[in-house]
Amino acid sequence: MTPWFDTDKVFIGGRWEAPSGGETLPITDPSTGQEIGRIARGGPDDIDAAVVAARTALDGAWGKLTAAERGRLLARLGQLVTENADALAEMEATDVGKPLTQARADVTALARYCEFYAGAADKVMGQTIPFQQGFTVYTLREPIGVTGHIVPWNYPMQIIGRSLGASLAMGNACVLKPAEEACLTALAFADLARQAGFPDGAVNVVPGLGAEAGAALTAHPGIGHISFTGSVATGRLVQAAAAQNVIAVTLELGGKSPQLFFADADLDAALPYLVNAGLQNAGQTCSASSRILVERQRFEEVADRMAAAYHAKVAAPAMADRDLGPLISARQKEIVEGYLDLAGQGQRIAEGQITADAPRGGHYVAPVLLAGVAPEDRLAQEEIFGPVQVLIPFDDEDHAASIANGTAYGLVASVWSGDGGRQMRLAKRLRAGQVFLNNYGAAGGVELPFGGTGLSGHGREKGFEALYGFSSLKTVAAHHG
Ligand code: TXE
Repeated sequence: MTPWFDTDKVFIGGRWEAPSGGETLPITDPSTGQEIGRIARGGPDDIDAAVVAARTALDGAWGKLTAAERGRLLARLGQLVTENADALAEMEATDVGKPLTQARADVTALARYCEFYAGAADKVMGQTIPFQQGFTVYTLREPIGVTGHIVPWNYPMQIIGRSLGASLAMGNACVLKPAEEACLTALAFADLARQAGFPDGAVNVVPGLGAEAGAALTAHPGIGHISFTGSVATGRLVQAAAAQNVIAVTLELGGKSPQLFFADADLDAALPYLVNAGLQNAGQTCSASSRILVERQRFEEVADRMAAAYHAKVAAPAMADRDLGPLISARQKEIVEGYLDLAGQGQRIAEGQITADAPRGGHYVAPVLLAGVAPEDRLAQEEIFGPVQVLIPFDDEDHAASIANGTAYGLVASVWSGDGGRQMRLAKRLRAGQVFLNNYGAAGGVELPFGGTGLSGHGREKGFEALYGFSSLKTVAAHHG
């Protein structure tokens, strides 16, 4: 895997440059624990230069484009993503440690985001508002200006697609700070945007540490909006920094998302979702389903079927393309193992395997299915962010809803049931930004607004809703007598 661009540069104003401090950080392959290259350690000066470049683009070539022209550039970018699919997938698999097939799906999603927002760019419209005699009133949706994007390491391509895709379609200029653990596809995205013909400064990418480049971006007075995906702890810092400049933030902070399986549901249809929604990307997914709530009369049956599925799951190097890859880092492995230490022996009802030839330095954790965990237990309350699911029985609909809503998070939930009335009741009652009925995740649907309540954050990404979030609404009231 050799990227076609220099990995140790920042991308500012359409040019690749060494970071101002001249320092670099390692790129580590989670499958082996080995260093495989270097990225730039961008800092406050680089962030400042990127914000200036973005502002210059808004005041210049980028700001002068029509919405249709922005759409065409995004469409071209989507095509380039597809043409480079093999290289991007291999890069993401190696950098994040995710199985190659999952990395390929992420490439497809990135291309699809570009395509969706390409088509949406010239369809963002204002309104005319009936008002008093002698007035004509209408609204304009305008770009905010320079938008900052802080992206985590678990799904770089998908999160870049949903975040920058929407912001660029809306006519903003972007400064992206990818996660220090996985920067490669962010840099590739920058270079593909350059190849697609985006004017200099419309897209800027500054890799670096969260506390340095990330903090500088969130505190920069030239930024008009911050879009952040990551931990609750960092989300709080981002929101506090944004408050100093009184700018809007979109926060997507993960969750403890439940699937509710009722006795009248089809277990054959549900089983792959019950299991895979928890294990995809080794559980390092904001919308991972880490709690499986099962109506008591079918609890043993569901537990047995899920246990059998777990026994067959294998964690292996990303390029071996098995069920799971390693976790992103030694630190993440430590966090997950710390949670597993909380579980008693009888609570670990099934485990998968780690392939025998997995490199010793890789950050592998075999998937673990837990039962006998009380809903208020930490294992059932906190985001573990690893291949761990908790099975919890419930007695009836009220009980299921109260357990489902009984965490501080509220990102995603699903209901498996043949009873249409119950589906509708729970769709209203569940505390989540997305509710799925007899499915989970709707295959990631880029068209579907996504975001959370409670500790899962606020603001919506994806779909048209994201465009509105990246816009500023102006009301024009003309008095003409
Ligand atoms: O997150 P951080 P980490 C959760 C998950 C995981 C935990 C820790 O539970 O175990 O967070 O992961 C940047 N100012 N999620 O430590 O620190 C950082 O450089 C500005 C859920 O990786 O939040 C990176 O780009 N930015 C989540 C990004 O924030 C800062 C995905 C995320 O890192 C910063 C990832 C600062 N002071 C983790 N400090 C999801 N919702 O999917 C760090 N960053």
